[in-house]
Amino acid sequence: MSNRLNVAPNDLSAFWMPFTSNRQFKKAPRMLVAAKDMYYTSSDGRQVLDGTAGLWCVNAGHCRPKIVEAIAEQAAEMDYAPAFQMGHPKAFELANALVGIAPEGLNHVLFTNSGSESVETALKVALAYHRVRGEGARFRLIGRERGYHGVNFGGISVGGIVTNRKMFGTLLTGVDHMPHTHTPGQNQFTRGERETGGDLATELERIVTLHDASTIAAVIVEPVAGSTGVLIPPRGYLQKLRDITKKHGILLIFDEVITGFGRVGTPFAADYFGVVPDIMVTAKGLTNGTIPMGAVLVTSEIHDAFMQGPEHAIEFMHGYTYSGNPVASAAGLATLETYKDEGLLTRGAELGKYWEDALHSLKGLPHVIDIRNLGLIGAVELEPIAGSPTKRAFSAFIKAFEAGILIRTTGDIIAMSPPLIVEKSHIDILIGKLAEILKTLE
Ligand code: PXG
Ligand code: PLP
Repeated sequence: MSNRLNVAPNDLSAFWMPFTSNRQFKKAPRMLVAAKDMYYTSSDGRQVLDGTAGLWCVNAGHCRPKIVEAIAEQAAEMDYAPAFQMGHPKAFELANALVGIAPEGLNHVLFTNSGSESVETALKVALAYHRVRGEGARFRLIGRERGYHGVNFGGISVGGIVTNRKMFGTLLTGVDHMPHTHTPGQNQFTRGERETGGDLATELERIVTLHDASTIAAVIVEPVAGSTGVLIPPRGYLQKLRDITKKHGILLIFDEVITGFGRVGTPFAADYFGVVPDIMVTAKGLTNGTIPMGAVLVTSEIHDAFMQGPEHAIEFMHGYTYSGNPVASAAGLATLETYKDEGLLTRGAELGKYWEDALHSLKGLPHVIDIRNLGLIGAVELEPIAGSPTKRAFSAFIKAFEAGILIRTTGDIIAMSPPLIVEKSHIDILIGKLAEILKTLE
């Protein structure tokens, strides 16, 4: 503990960092060495206000005592138990607790270790579900442009980010994509949901007609697209997707890796929009970012379809060494308790208006071409520098870190999602400093 500050590793080359400009980073590293509640401590000893909940995952704030203790106790009591054909109590307790806060009807849980694995698991459940029911011809998966579903093969196949896909060959076959819902020129500076554009969901009807419903297994969307810059769905859009999928016997998968666990002011975005999917994908906030873990929730209808054949037979040929890992389960239980004790799963609704007003106060500052928000998510889109996309926003990110606030950028969009314990005073600091930075950008 004692010599953690001001000591940076002297050789940074071995670690090939994820989604990072490695050469640039290693010339001028930005290191975090400690964290508590709303703040990180940087390796040069500065306090940095966390405007992003880590990477959208530390919803209860950093190093919360209940979670820290639960992890330490479980690691000492039983570190690991085999995940296949054996059990341990906390995984079952956590599954029950999750079902307890999930939208009505999502009653069974498969555990994973990340959002990417949750996505793969959900897609495999969907394909296998149709097959065990004798509808194995339903092999197609429908995603959406600008969708992010992690980095594994299924996820990049249904995902809609060209740069994440183009290097990797044929991906999954039998995938199609709906158009995204962002229509610049029509919806700039909308507060929350916008009133027009819900009809974009009828694009799904077009795709269903093209391929025939009998070949389509599932549609996967993020209720609010996070990674590609906080794209809020038009009013009525998700309900339309629900209606169309139901009509054609297609499963609807909500990827709530970012939107889950209170981010939009309700436990899940499904609650906010009043639309219940057949499968819900989660990760991140499940353990407050402490121990890698994801969870996929499915309806009884899906679960029960697999529970046939001889009892000694494994019903679903899928699982990870660390599915329901004891330490992760303990972290998950303590996280859900912390959310409950502090009312964090609905705090975004209480603070949402203040957050919205603060964010939209940035309208009119140089280069700001759009501002979007929902619950405690916000995005500020900047006009790209001609010929150098991403440069302007990245420079805002660097300046923000130097000024003591952590923001996140994707393309030329600044995305923010503070821990749900954020106070109005933190919002004032975050937006106040960001305003100053925006005034200084090239
Ligand atoms: N689905 C969604 C909707 C996500 O946002 C994943 C799946 C994959 O989760 P894992 O745990 O495998 O990373 C995500 C992850 C960002 C950012 O700042 C977003 C994510 C991860 C890292 C950074 O946009 N989302
Ligand atoms: N590769 C090999 C050689 C393995 O033995 C295993 C698991 O036993 C895996 C990959 C998958 O690892 P995990 O279960 O952690 O996803």
